[in-house]
Amino acid sequence: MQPYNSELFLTTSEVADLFDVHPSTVKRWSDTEGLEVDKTEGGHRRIYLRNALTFAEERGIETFLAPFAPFESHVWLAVRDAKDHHDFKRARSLAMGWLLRGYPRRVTALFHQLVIRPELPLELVCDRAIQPFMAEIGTAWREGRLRIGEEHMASQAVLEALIRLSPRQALEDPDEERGGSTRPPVAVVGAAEGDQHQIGSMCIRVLLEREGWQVLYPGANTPAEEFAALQRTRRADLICVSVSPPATEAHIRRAFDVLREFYRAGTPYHLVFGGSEIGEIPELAGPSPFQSVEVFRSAVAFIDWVRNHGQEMESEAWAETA
Ligand code: B12
Repeated sequence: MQPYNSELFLTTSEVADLFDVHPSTVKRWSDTEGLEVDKTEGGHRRIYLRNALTFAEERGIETFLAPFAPFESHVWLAVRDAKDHHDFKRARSLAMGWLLRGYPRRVTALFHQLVIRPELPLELVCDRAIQPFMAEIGTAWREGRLRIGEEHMASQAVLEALIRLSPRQALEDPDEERGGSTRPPVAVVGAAEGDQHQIGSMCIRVLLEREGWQVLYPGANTPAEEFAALQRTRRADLICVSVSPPATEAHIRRAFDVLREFYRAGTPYHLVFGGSEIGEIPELAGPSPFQSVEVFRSAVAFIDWVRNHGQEMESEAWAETA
């Protein structure tokens, strides 16, 4: 095994995952069909990634790595680190390299690979891959290592990876309009007025959709009055307002005041503010008409709260239409 990168020797089950077949099929292929294997000292099979990919190519077996040629091994290691150790450093530096060389589609495809994997919680990918990657982009731009066009391409690449996740069942439920008895919980998600940053709220949108929510998504720069109007139209159970710098706590206070003014007890909802830089805002903890007011600095903390309270909101949604 000496002349090879030892990190690129795959176990039978890793190859099975890559080929989307049962491990026993991989064993059979290595015994009788010419899939080249090495053996460890303990007698376990190890398959060099390049040999596995050549075998796949010859047999017409599709793998998620093929479109990344000639960077299959880089992508394999990045995805393996993410899956096995929740370590996204390799993925982020690969994405940055591609962006700087003018390959934004690869960036989208890589992030897409991270966000679709069932073994990788999406909220973790948002907090540990997307958020830090975009922060690195921001720093590189500020230091003049990245042009503004490249920063925009990075934003677009990440947004595209996320939007591809939006599930088909997220189409509005016709049963709801007919007054049917099944109504999924509904949320309005966007960024505060004056805030042009869209990726944080897009993370929240796709996370909620994955949890079975219907999401109204006005996106960036949404006035608080609009959040209120959208909430009322669909009797939404939740409003999520994303706030990034240079928007400040003053923006949150203003949105809070406007939403409080527009609040109607007949269409109750929970109010959530989110963003990694939001500080303490004591006023939000005081008495208010909302079912609750929460502030989250991460997607992980938010989704934890949704899972703990989601059931409650779902039954409230059902009770309303029953
Ligand atoms: C991309 C970007 C832009 C893009 C946005 C494109 C788009 N379509 O979104 C554009 C070019 C439009 C832009 C504009 C500006 N930007 Co800008 N931008 C960024 C950058 C690089 C990335 C932001 C991002 O997408 N992050 C990725 C997401 C996933 O992270 P996030 O928003 O934090 O979201 C996570 C959590 O916060 C949380 N979360 C977020 N929202 C919510 C909501 C809820 C409900 C919950 C529960 C959780 C939650 O979950 C997410 C997942 O972890 C940041 C750098 C940085 N350090 O963040 C600068 C940055 C935020 N921008 C900055 C600046 C200065 C600006 C401009 C003023 C530049 C200018 N001179 O015009 C304008 C401001 C426009 C405005 N009024 O808003 C500064 C702010 C500095 C400061 N303290 O004031 C930063 C920090 C860059 C820097 N290093 O200087 N920007």
